Amino acid sequence: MAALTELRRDGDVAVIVVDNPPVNALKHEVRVGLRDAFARANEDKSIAAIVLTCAGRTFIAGADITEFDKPPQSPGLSDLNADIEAIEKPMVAAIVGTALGGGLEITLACHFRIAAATARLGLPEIKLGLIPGAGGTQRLPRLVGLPKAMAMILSGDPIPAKDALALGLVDEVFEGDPAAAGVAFARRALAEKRPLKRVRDLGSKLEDVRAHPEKFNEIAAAHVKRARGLHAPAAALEALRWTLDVPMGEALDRERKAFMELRLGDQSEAQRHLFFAEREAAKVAGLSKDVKARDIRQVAVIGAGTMGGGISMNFANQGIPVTIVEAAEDALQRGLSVIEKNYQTSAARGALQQADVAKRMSLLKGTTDIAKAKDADLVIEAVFEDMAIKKDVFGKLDRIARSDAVLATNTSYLDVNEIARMTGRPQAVLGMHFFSPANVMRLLEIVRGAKTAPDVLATAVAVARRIGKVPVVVGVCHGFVGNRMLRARSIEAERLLLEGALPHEVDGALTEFGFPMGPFAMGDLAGLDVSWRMRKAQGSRAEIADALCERGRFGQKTKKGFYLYEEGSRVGRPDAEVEQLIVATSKRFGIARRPIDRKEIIERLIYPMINEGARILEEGVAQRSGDIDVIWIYGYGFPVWRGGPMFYADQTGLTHIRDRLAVLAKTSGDKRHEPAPLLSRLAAEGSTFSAASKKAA
Ligand code: T1G
Repeated sequence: MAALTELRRDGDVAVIVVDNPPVNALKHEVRVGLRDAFARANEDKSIAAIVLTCAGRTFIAGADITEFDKPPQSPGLSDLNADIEAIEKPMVAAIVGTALGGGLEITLACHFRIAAATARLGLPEIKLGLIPGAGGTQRLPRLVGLPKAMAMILSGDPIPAKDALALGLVDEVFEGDPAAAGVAFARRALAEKRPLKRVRDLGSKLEDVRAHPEKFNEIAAAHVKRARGLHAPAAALEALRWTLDVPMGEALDRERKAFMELRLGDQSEAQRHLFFAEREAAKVAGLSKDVKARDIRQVAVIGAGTMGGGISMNFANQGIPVTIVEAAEDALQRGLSVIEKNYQTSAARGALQQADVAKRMSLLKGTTDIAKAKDADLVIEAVFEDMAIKKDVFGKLDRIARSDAVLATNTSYLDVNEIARMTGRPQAVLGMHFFSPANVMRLLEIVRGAKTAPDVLATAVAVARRIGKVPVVVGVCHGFVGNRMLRARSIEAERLLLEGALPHEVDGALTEFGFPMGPFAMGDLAGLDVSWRMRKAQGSRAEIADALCERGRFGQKTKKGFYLYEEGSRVGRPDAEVEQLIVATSKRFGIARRPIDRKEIIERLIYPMINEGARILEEGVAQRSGDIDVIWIYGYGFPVWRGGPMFYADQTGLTHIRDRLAVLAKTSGDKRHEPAPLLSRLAAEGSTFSAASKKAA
């Protein structure tokens, strides 16, 4: 087997190359190879300088995350960093692609860092429920200052090479081959006798906060607010605070200890699960890698409403021209002005330049003539959620759209096959279900129709990635994966109200569990009339919610829903009128109200979702339990540190969930709560959803 590290000579400069595709992760073998290469290069008197770089498309993208479920093996990255810092020859890290996590940390132990213009550098550990564990929290602030280090470590987002140069994180930005650039830089450092400063010995960038420690709290305060329920952000802040007054050696040991505690914790396990589940979700069973996605150069969006506008922005943001078709001129102008307003809001926040706003708006062409969609490679229908209207649109699109166009519907629950049958080309039709606000929410539920062609599916997955979405491919059923499970939760939420709970108690339990908001606040935000219309179309009823709608209480848009909303406020407060309605409805149905505690509320909201998730897996509507987790985290605000509903079920134990559901089925008389066969089987076998999904793959 090819060595994963290699030591080459370029005259008196040693070039150490890591070659561990696809992302040069620092797996144990690589670390062993690096330790050996550093020792040989250091001991060899004929070597005057050392360059560390990588083969392939990226520099080291961090520790090997797959090793985190196993006991640590020596040497660790901290050992390698200590080796590097003991070397008294210029050590130059030459970065291409991404230097992330441990990949950036190893460069921080080097004397010099140079980066390709396209390179990105960051410490994304926080996204895995971790903190940098090999010196990142101590060395990065010494190079870029505490405020910037805090922003990089607490966001986990990488920065481009040009910003890294401006910050002093890298010493040079180069073009071309990294090894050659590294050797050239090393030679200049030797010729100019540049002092070999170790980052750990630097302190000038810390002086200001060391002199005014209160500044640390001010900077930290902004970050703490966003850390709801997460352990890692607080641990990262504490570690960063050690830069003020804890000796380096001691601080590195503490950082390592804090890192190991998080690594062994449930939250990081859940977030690591999500890391891999997100990448698995883009792999579609039966769709071979050779299926080529179609080239999408221009798009048409039918409907300039909230969804149509948000969807169009995704494409304009990537420089793709969009024709927006609306039935009436005033609705079109309204839609375009909402888009402009959204862009202006981003510009006001400094996230966009005015030139960007103008460029993006120039890519959006509005029309009331659907024939203008004839040149589009991809047409996305985002009209009112009504089957007849959607069928009419697809009938028209079938007549005017290019023969090789992909025709997508943004329906959030209607039958994609029925819509496809309105065309003579069902193979070109699929669902692309965006989530509101569509220009912000990262999830794209791609609904594969019975006749959807492989390259049409591959095109939708590729488009999703191109516009920065997380694609998950699902099958056709009512509500697909996300909304079907949401319905199970909504039904139970309404029951909890009838049996004794109040809206703020149910919402309080779910926000404590980690959701950004509960079912009733969410209903008020989305508009209670949306699901009311759907229930009426289906002939089903939600006693409380329907009664509120019959009173014209549609939520925030009418300042009244389950809650009351003051002018300009999005925070609802309990309303005695609603509570009276709930109590009266219980009485009308002869239900004796009782106190319901948070544990029961959570079980009754989450377990029926899990049960529906099991049915969805049985029916093959979702390929893997991880796909369901990705959908709920990126589309419905399921707390990332719980890993998603199916991962949470595995953590909680399927036997317990099966038994609680069986009790619920008996007490409620609702057959839907009877444990799904897959859940019962896995519980009986002592297995898990993720193990079953791996086995099925
Ligand atoms: N470990 C193991 N596998 C990894 C990996 C990693 N660090 N990074 C990527 N992969 C796999 C991934 O699962 C996929 O596998 C393939 O590589 C391609 O990835 C001590 C503790 C680098 C920006 O968090 O952000 O260092 O699906 O599809 O879109 O303080 O991968 O093909 O089988 O994502 O081009 C910190 C994680 C680790 C960076 C490339 N590092 N990686 O994106 O490809 S913790 C990270 C990424 C750490 C230290 C701590 C991205 C990428 P498969 P991909 P991509």
